Amino acid sequence: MNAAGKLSVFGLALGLVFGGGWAIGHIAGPLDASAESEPAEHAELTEPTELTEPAELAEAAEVAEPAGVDAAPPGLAAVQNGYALVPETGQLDAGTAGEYRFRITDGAGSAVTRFEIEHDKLLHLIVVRRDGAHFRHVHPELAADGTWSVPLTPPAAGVYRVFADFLPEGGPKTILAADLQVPGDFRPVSEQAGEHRTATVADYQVRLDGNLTAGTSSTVHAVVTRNGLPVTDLQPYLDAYGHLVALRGGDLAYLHVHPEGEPGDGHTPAGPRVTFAIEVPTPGRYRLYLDFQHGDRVHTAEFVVDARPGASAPPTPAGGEPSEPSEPSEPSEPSEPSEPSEQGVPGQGEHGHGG
Ligand SMILES: [Cu+2]
Repeated sequence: MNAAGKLSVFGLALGLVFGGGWAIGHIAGPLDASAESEPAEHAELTEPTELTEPAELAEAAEVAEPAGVDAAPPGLAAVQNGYALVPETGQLDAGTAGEYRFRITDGAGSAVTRFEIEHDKLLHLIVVRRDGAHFRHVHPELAADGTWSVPLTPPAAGVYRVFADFLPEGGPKTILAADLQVPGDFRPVSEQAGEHRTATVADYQVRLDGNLTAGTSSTVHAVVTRNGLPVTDLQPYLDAYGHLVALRGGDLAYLHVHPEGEPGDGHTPAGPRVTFAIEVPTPGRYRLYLDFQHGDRVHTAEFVVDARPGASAPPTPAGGEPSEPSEPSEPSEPSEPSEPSEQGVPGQGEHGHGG
């Protein structure tokens, strides 16, 4: 394996070593060390699961050390891991049904056509205005020539960020992002004064408990109630009771987390509480978006959480293990409800009205 290909593997291994990998949502991705690598080199990459050989991990951590914790997190670049996000659509009109089209290309500029299914889909596309408003999570269709397309109706003017979240066949987990322009009268949502822990969407109130500590796996719980009653029959949405996307304030670095436990595993309850282990790279503000399904509809609850510096001792409610579900130390009072957003019926394009 040549140097470029090897660095990619090291990047992958780094994720496994320092963050437990994608499963717990480590946001620090590999350096873009293999941007010029040839497609053939992707084929050389071993499966991530094969990287758990202790010797390989040790070697990888050692060699890749200079990249370390300062490696750019995912979601900031259109080119990473040797793959590029190439939008065919650069602009859409607000309030008008349109279509977003793009390709994922490899180091040789050829469209990638083979992807692994993750959470029931070949690719997950997150579209959110850069001020954090109007979050959408949609699933484009892949044409034989490698062109992806999805119906999209931007609800309002502004610059949107589009994140493509995918696992190319023979390549590493990759998140690429590009901007989408929506011309018109842009009215950004005002900056939140503080944290925003309670969201109201349709009949649901969702509370987010637990604290985020930078550089540490932190446990947060989403608690879903409907008209004041706990919801205990959440439906699996894309193989999970919830999907949590975190975007870092200021630059929209991207983190996608799945809950602890799976539907049907015999011990994970279908609500009201969904538990996530999440590791944010730096202190400061994050916007969190929780997708959950109930009553055959997918809803998105939005939160604003300030992550604490990692240097101070992580707050462990009641002295418990940080990773263990426990009662929150700071139950937040319902404050201003966030603007509701609905993503409509799953599998039907998922265009809710405004977020
Ligand atoms: Cu998805």
